[in-house]
Amino acid sequence: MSLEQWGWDSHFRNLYEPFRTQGLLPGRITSESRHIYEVLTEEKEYSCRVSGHYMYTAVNRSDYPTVGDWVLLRLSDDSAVIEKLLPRKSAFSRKRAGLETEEQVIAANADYIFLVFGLDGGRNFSRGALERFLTRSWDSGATPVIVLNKIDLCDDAQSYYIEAENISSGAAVHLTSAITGEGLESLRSYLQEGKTVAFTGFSGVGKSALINSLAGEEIMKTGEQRESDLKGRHTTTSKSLIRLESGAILIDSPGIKELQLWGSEESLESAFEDIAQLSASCRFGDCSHSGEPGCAVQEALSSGALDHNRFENYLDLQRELRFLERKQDARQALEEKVKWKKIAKLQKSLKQERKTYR
Ligand SMILES: Nc1nc2c(ncn2[C@@H]2O[C@H](COP(=O)(O)OP(=O)(O)OP(=O)(O)O)[C@@H](O)[C@H]2O)c(=O)[nH]1
Ligand SMILES: [Mg+2]
Ligand SMILES: [Zn+2]
Repeated sequence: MSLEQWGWDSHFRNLYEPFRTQGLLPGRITSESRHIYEVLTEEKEYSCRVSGHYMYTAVNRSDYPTVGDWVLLRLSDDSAVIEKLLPRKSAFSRKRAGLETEEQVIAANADYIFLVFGLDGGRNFSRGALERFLTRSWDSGATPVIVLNKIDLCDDAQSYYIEAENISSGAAVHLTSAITGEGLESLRSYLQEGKTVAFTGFSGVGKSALINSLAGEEIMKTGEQRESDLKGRHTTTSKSLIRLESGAILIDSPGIKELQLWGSEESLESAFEDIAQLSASCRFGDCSHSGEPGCAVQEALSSGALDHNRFENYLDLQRELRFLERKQDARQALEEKVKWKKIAKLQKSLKQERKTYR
């Protein structure tokens, strides 16, 4: 398959030109998991990591490749490493407040960003959220498109449409249902040959379901509709890129959490890709990087490859995260206690009742 079919164009060809003679091969990242990237090239797909030199020169998290990126590979025998990231045409990212360097790129080189909301009540649509998503999209360099999904569950879709249009500042608004198929035709005008469309939004709003409906087959796993709180669990856990028959390229991504960006150890790990990558070479799997022998993190600190401040930052966030987790555990324990108290009370009153009937 030709790279053009995956979005390679004159823009990237020009960026690649100086490296052509260095034996580097261009490819596009289709998925990433635990620092292993799937990279599609002209002839085949490679699973690879970034090179040592790449790690050494990467400063921020956003310097690491993500789904949608074009990278340059160095091949040896049958394996490959990522040597270089080609500058992005667009980058949709989220930033942790006050931490400019911890920008996390959710989708790279998208032409359109579909901002998906669910009109199924709850917090799946709000003015504030739409505004924030829009700001990020205009910053990204891609064109935002607002998709108000699940209209089959909403009596009042038209008023949401008007509200969204009022704050859209020029972005198109579409009403859809991934289940009934209503409104999907209006999205097809964006699905052009060689164009990349990234889907983003909260968890459970129907990003993967929309992709499946547009593809006409079950490509992405979708979650269960939860009636009770309408919050949605994270069903899609990693980003991935697929190509439709129309020639359009779609990026699915895990739902963005509005609060508590640092929800898990995993998110901390992916925020500090470099430290996570180093940890993989520590002698002990559970190395705490505080003086164990064969610690790759300590080694990088003393050679200067890893910045001391950055490592301090990492430790701070890890402490903060553990604190949040403990707090959550404590709350769960309390809820459990209250529940059992209620049950005991109920049993007692049932016993009393039986006594009075006797
Ligand atoms: N009624 C109705 N249900 C929908 C619609 N779109 C999606 N759903 C359901 O909503 C649930 C969540 O959909 P997903 O596609 O998994 O949501 P997602 O945005 O990919 O969620 P994450 O992967 O967690 O970020 C699934 O049970 C879907 O079947 C819709 O238009 N109408
Ligand atoms: Mg999904
Ligand atoms: Zn270590």
